[in-house]
Amino acid sequence: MQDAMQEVMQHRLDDVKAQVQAALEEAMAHLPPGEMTDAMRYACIGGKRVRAFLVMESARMFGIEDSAALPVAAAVEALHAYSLVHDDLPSMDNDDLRRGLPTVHVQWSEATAILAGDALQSLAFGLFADERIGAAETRLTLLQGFAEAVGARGMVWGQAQDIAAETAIEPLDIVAIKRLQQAKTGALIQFSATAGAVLAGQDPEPLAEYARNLGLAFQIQDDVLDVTGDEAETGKRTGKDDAAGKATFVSLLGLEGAQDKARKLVRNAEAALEPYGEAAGNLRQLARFVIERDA
Ligand code: GRG
Repeated sequence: MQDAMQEVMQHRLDDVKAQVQAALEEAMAHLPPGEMTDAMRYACIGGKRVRAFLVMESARMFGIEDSAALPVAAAVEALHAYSLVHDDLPSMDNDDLRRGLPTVHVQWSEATAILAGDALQSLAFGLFADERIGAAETRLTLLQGFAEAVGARGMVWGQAQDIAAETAIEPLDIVAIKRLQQAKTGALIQFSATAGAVLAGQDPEPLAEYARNLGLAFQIQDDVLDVTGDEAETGKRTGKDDAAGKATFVSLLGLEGAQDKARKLVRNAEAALEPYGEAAGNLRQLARFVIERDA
């Protein structure tokens, strides 16, 4: 039974991946040729597409057509791609590999990576103007939530805190690290999961509660994989945070403590979906996938 449900989710995830890739390609189809455009397209290849899946599935759950949710899903993935390109820069995380390929600044240059990231961000915001999403008021509500999630009180604030933590004398405590992660990765995940409710004009709170638990579980699992995953063994995952003496969930809670915490958060995420019954099957499976994933 569990396997069959996982198969259903995997099928939907593959479908979302294909739709989002096509939507991103369409959005970038008429850009001027050159390095920056090449870098934008390159940065949008691959990825688990967890955030797009959250948009598309939360929308489907309320009977919203894929065509209405798709520009939002593409916007979320374009924004996420920009954040990864900038996060990988030498002045930030200084990573050479992303999604199994050389990072944008390694493949081209730092200037191209900065500009491609900037342009992906603008492209993401522009996608909210797409009339297929629905009424102008709905698009504005989504746009406002998106700006809040990724800006100076959301993702960018979280990134700034993370960078500041590298030179702080005292490592962050568990409360501070949760707040940082909620902003840095949780806010966009929460925006994505609640998008369906906003599209349908429904109360987003149960999905927000699901996403808060899921986002934290996702981040904890990321820290766990830094020390246990196949990629940790082959050196593809650097576990840089821990190595730099920065607090991680594993350093604060221990490996088993972190794994227990992630499992508990996934149970909470599943409980938050109860109001939606069977319709939330794929979102429930996604929560399980977050702690079962190995990359
Ligand atoms: C540069 C303003 C700015 C923000 C960067 C999202 C972010 C903020 C940094 C990512 C740093 C990082 C590697 C965090 C660990 C967890 C995480 C969000 C990983 C990347 O997301 P996935 O696993 O990536 O969804 P894919 O490749 O599957 O899309």
